[in-house]
Amino acid sequence: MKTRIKKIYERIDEDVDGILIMNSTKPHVDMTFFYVTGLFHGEYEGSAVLIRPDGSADILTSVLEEESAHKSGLPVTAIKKSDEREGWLKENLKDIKRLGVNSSELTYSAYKKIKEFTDADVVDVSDAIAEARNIKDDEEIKRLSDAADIASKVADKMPDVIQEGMREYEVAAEISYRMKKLGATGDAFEIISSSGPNTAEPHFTSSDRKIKSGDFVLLDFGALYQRYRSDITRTYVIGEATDKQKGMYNTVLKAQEEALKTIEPGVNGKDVHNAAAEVIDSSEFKGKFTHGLGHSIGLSVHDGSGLSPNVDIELEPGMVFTVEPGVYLPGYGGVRIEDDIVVTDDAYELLTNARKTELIEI
Ligand SMILES: [Mn+2]
Repeated sequence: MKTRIKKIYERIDEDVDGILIMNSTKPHVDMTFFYVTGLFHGEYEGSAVLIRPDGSADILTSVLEEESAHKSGLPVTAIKKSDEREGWLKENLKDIKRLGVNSSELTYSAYKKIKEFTDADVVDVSDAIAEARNIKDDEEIKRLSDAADIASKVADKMPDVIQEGMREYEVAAEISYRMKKLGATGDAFEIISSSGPNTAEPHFTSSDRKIKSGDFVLLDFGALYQRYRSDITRTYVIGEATDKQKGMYNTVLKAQEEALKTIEPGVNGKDVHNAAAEVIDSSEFKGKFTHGLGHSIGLSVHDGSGLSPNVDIELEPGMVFTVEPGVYLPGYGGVRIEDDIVVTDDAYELLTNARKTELIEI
């Protein structure tokens, strides 16, 4: 993982002679720990990794994770008691003059611990970490693509599984079960399984509502696979679709197609968003696309960047984003279509590939 460590240092302007990634208890475990160690088994609560400009690294962990940590091929110190942790910090930080930390993930209590054991200037290198993590290497793209395959297979299966009368949470459970049967270690995030008017709330999650004829059913989920995540959304209709429902679906589909056409290195993420927004805003659903078009995805489901009017980012090969336009009519329902893409040298490649070319009637 030397290359990844160097990739972070290349993006730091000032002199930093060590970066300490320090985990607290879940959910305050910094995914950067897994980025620089390449590990994917284990929890690593309370663990730390010190990375240096030459690409070397040292892991501090508990005996619970000692075996797993050795798979990284890096030097590992496994401790039984917390005072041994303090000894490790003292010893490893003693020659460091400027120490980098990841302010977007480091808890304040971990920060105080660091300050206690070093006289080094502590500097925030979170931007460099986010930028490095934003450009995925081949191994990461492989894992993202496998995570996307699992989600796509389940998405294609769901129209056969959903039935009138099922509750939203039952559908969510089916999705989760099916992804795990295909090798996922978990859900990439809390599944959104909404129906009827609930589909108008973009981040609804799920309820005990029973699915009825005439409903939209919106499923937004992803697989967690070897620490990497996918994120897909498909919207179906129960029974025969009305013209209005078809109109919403086709507008969103068109918005996604137009956005995808703009993706290539050098393009600003805002313009990708705008391409989708223009389609929706020139339709009868003007103003009903209420969120950003997409977010970067990787070890975290929101991996630090996005395709949005608020984010200024120039696309580069290896960046992975969701592309997820939607139209939401409060009290009525919503449609969203989401796929994951990787930016390539000349355009993009789709990672998810579930059916979507017309509104599926269940
Ligand atoms: Mn998403």
